[in-house]
Amino acid sequence: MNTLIQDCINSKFSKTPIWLMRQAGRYLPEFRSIREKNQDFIELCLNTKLSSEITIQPINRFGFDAAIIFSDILLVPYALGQQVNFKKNFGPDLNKFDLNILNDVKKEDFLEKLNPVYETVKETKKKLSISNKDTIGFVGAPWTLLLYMLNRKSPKEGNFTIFPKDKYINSILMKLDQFLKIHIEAQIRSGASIIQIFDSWAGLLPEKDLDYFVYKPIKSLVDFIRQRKTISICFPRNINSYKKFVDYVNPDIISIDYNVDPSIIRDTIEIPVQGGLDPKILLQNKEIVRNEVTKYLKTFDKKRYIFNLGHGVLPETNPDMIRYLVDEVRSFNGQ
Ligand code: 1CP
Repeated sequence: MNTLIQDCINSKFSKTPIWLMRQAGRYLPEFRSIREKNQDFIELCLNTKLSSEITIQPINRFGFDAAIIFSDILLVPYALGQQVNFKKNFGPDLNKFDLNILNDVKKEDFLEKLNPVYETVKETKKKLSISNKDTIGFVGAPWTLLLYMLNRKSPKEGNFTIFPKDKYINSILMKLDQFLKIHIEAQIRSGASIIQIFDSWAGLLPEKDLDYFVYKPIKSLVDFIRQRKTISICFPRNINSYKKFVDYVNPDIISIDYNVDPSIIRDTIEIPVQGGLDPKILLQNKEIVRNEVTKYLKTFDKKRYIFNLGHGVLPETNPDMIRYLVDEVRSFNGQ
């Protein structure tokens, strides 16, 4: 039997599928209670028992149509030999990047370090097996990873520089392409039915650099995923033209942010669309939530649409509002 997302892609409309970016995370008290006892975030991601439990928490509570694996995009730099720490009220803090270390990484060692993630995919798949839901694996896109690896912290305060397209940068991008494919393949083999590619910082680049840093590297991953008969979702957050991205990269599903007008997306893009709702809306009252949810559902009515947000669920979100959101999306379809 197909999942709702597969049906949606094949234009078999029954219900609008719904899942949320960062659905497994800090807004859930059941996550926070595990997190308090596990101070090392990377270690928590590599604890299969706890990670698979966290992955399933939002499914048990809200009945989402897909589970995204509890892990992080920065586990790849970690497995490539760069130390990563998550500091309270600061975010990720990475050690100095060293190309010589990266060049020495062996496939077997990389796979061994990340093996608990693949076990989490298997465990999640097992837990979902009777419920016919998708298991979503993911990677950070090469540009977003390159930025964290060289900037060594979040670029969100604007403190970063765009790199030259020289031999040095090119060799890092080539290595990322190679190891991201290894990571994608292992997640698919372990049971991931969808791979989402997060290019969270694509919007920081000027138009002229998108081809080199965003379109080409992501297309290489999307083609690889397609060859393995697996669904790809791309989230090139805040880029100016989703149309240009889709025309070049051609993923199965495009995930949009909240700054873009959804009716323009609907009128210019043919492939299935995911997301859009501003996560800050979920901090408002129910009437505002209902109006915004209805706006997205009506805009994409009779189109292939997967309900999601325009970025991750905020930690301060009340879980009752997520319950309300899910009920609203379900009832729009008449169930
Ligand atoms: O308790 C904590 O402090 C940890 C918070 C946390 C969580 C719950 C981080 C740290 N990562 C995650 C899980 C996570 N991250 C998931 C799986 C759970 C789910 O989605 O339900 C996923 C898919 C990610 C992906 C991720 N990590 C992205 C891409 C999506 C996005 O938000 O744009 C990025 C950029 C990261 C890096 C990251 N991980 C964590 C932090 C604080 C950051 C930095 C964000 C920044 O630079 O502002």
